[in-house]
Amino acid sequence: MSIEEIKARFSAAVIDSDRGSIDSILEEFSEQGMRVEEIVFSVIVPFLDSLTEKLKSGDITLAQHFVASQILGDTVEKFLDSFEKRPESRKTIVLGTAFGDFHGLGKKIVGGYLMANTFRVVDAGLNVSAERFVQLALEEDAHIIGVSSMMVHTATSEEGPAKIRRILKERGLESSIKLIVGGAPYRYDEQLYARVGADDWGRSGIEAVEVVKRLLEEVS
Ligand code: B12
Repeated sequence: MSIEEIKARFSAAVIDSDRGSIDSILEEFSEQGMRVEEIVFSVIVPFLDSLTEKLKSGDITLAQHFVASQILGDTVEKFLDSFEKRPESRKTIVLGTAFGDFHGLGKKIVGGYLMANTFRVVDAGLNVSAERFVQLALEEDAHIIGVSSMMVHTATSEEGPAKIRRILKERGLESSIKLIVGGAPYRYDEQLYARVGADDWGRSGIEAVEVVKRLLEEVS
């Protein structure tokens, strides 16, 4: 069977959330001589990225996007042990929803994308206080704090990202910990991220990965 045919079966299995078949299909790539690194960067990551477009065009549902991001994030996490060289840039991101916000779906999808791109993700959960975000970032040696808000008032609240910024400033942590945000309010007002004190923002899992990569180059 050709690599293209295996890719097609892999895509179908992920869309069907068929975890059982995914592992055996991934083994077929290895049997064809592909290294795990190649499977991750030339099969899994491009496929996951293609799902963002498929969601927009209505070819897949939000539930399928969500489950796929979780399955593929977990798969890459397992594969990392088999990398010939573990990724040097295995940096940590603390990801949670803003204080007062219980909308966790977007955060989970972003976490799946980051994990699939070999980042370590510490899930801080829902309704996370600013103090908790910073404390976790320090405990986990994270260089990025990611805050998800689905509501305007949790994005703009003085207890939300703005407070994380204040704490980072007061404690002299601004050069070592970067703050990113995402969620619906930032899509409607593209300058909002700056007003709440974030270093940057992303509109999707793909953009989250791009923004994280770029900001990690700035941390000291
Ligand atoms: C599902 C949902 C719920 C569920 C949440 C379930 C869960 N476990 O997540 C439940 C039923 C609990 C809920 C409750 C409420 N909800 Co609600 N909810 C929604 C709904 C329908 C979908 C949200 C969603 O999951 N979107 C899908 C995800 C995947 O999108 P996303 O979060 O934007 O994530 C993507 C990007 O934004 C980005 N991203 C997300 N986070 C991050 C983070 C970073 C760092 C980066 C880089 C990128 C990034 O990447 C993601 C993947 O592509 C929206 C309406 C809508 N259609 O959007 C209302 C909505 C968000 N809810 C709303 C409201 C008002 C409420 C309630 C207050 C209702 C009530 N009266 O009780 C409560 C609030 C509870 C609370 N305190 O949080 C309003 C908010 C209005 C506003 N402008 O502020 C909305 C817009 C509905 C509306 N039109 O009124 N809700």
